[in-house]
Amino acid sequence: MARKTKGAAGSTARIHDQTLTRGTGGELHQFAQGDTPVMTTAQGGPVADDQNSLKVGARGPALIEDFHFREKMFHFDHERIPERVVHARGYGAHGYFETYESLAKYTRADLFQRAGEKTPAFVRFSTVAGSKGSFDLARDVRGFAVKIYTQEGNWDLVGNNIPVFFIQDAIKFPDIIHAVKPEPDRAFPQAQSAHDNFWDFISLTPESMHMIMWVMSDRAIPRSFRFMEGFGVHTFRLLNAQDESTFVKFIWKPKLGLQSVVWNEAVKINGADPDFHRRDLWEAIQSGNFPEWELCVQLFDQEFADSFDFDVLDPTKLIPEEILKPVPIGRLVLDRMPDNFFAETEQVAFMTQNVPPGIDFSNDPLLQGRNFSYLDTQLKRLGSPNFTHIPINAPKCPFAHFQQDGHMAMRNPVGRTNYQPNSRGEGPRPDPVRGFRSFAEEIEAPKVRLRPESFADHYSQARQFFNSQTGPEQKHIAMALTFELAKVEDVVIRERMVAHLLTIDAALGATVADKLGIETLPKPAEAAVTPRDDLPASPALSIIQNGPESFKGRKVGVLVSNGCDGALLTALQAALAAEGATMELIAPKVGGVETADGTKLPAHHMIDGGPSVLFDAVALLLSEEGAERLAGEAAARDFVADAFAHCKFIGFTAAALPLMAKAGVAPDEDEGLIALEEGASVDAFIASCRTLRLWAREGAVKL
Ligand code: HDE
Repeated sequence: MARKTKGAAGSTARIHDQTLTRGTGGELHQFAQGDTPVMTTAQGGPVADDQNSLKVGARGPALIEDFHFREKMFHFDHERIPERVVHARGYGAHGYFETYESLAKYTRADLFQRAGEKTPAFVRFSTVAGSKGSFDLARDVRGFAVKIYTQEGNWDLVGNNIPVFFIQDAIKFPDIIHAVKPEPDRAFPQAQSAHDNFWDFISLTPESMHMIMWVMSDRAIPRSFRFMEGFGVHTFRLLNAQDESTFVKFIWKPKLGLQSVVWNEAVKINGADPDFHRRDLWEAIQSGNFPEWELCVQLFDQEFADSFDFDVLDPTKLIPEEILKPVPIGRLVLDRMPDNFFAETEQVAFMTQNVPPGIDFSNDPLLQGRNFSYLDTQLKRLGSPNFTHIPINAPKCPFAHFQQDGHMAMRNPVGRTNYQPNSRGEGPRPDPVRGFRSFAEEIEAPKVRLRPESFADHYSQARQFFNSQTGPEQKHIAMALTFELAKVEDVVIRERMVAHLLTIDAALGATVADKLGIETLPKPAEAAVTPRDDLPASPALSIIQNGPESFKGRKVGVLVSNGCDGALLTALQAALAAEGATMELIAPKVGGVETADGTKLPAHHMIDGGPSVLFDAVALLLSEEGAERLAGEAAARDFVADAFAHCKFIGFTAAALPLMAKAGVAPDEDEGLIALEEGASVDAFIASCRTLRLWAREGAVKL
């Protein structure tokens, strides 16, 4: 149905100019003026006036017989559906998955049989704790949920950007989510884990320590959805045509490399642009810079699983990539935004139990629990078992079953037979060869409520993660823990957490204790299994060691003023375009500036609305007069001072020096400050930007 409407009518009680015309044959034309469709009620009745309710006299009481008013208001009143109980704030995009080579040796899943085949996909990224209207740069896990519409039904790989989880058994999930969400009596804090309830639960749950290291690392404040990894977390099984099983872990690797922001930046981004991540994805896709990830698999057999130091069914553990190299098997490209956010991104229903024949579950107790929860929650959220009739959830392959009726049934069967077996030979029949078969694992054991011994080591991989980080990353973890625990009011909880940190890494624990002002160190937490010292560092776990090779996909914010050097600006723009990067102009007025050679350029932001936290690097292309004026403006001084404090590369023209001086930045302070003239200096600036940040500055700025 077309949605174009005519402009608003005036405020008087007259019927306005939307008129229906009859054609020569007497039929009603749904077009009043040109191609503009006539507005109708949901029942299809043409509407004469949409801006004035029916009243007794222009100033009199409203009439209940006004069915148009009642229908419009009724529908509006029911526009909201319950937000997701977790992962409420999300953003999705369409794309496709392309298979590299046939994986027939390992799986009979149809989508992995033919090299080069493309299968449509939809992805939704999300934060976990915040409500639908919260901000994008919360310190939080990011959901990375992928629906692939295969020829054998939808495959949902409902993953996160962190490869492990807080808990080992799904029965604890309601508790951890209650603990992290706003506290029930006061209803705050929103989208934050920095509060007593969360840390109380965590400090009493040693199995969460590995995940806590990840969540306190910069992984939890990604620069963009485009620059983060995705993980299926659990061990799954692949089954081939002979029903032989291979264990598998799924990993999405972003083609543009990993990148995060720093915490001080995240706090400011949330104020400057709460939609920072969704805007980034929108802009990238709308401008044709389609983000891409490779799907990699870690494949292993029972023998490897038995020899591995940890239980492969334990979702708080990972298999280091240096021990088992992830092999790329295909790529995911996101190339189209939804037409309608609600219809697609809000109504998409991901379910871990959606697996095609050839992919199967393991006994990971978290995965088993999820397989119940995801179906159950869709009924609450979408209101009917017919949520598979919604186009975003419907399979794109032929499907046939005898499920029928229910609220909002859109696809209704025809004919007499709605059961099987039937003697008419009508309707679909199961196919034991093509159909889904579970791996026939033999299990004989007592029914118990027990955690296996093999899940008992909670600290070794937490320590390994910390040891695998570069210096700046370790510092960020300590600072994040300090920030979070400083928000905890109960001193006992702070100390209990420090005890865990001391067990993970004595220096980390001592640093956090010192920053919190804890004078007497608590005893390190007792571990059921002595944490290991001998796990080698895994560079794959560090963001800084897995950054991009170029500045592609990144953005420079250029502060300009009237009289700035237009040729230099053009050179910078060309060099950035060649790199696959973009730039945006920030000016005293959003109307723009006039360069020294008289060219008028519109700005993207006014200085107040375009702080440097929105950019990966900045350039100050100012005239002397412009720099003098901006030096008197707090927003301009913050622009420079923040870029410096966040260890960004700063290109500048000599005329910009007065502004830099007022911002407390000396031009020769370090190699991250690059004087810009035409030519080579622009190249040098971009070459520096490829490394994203000058971490060596961090000690000086005390982030
Ligand atoms: Fe989820 N999770 N989860 N989760 N999860 C949901 O399903 C649940 C877990 C993940 O963009 C809910 O449709 C349980 C791990 C993502 O629509 C719900 C447990 C991982 C999304 C649910 C977990 C995830 C969800 C809420 C513990 C990473 C967003 C709305 C056993 C591997 C999907 C919904 C989207 C959403 C339950 C743990 C990822 C309630 C019970 C581990 C990305 O069903």
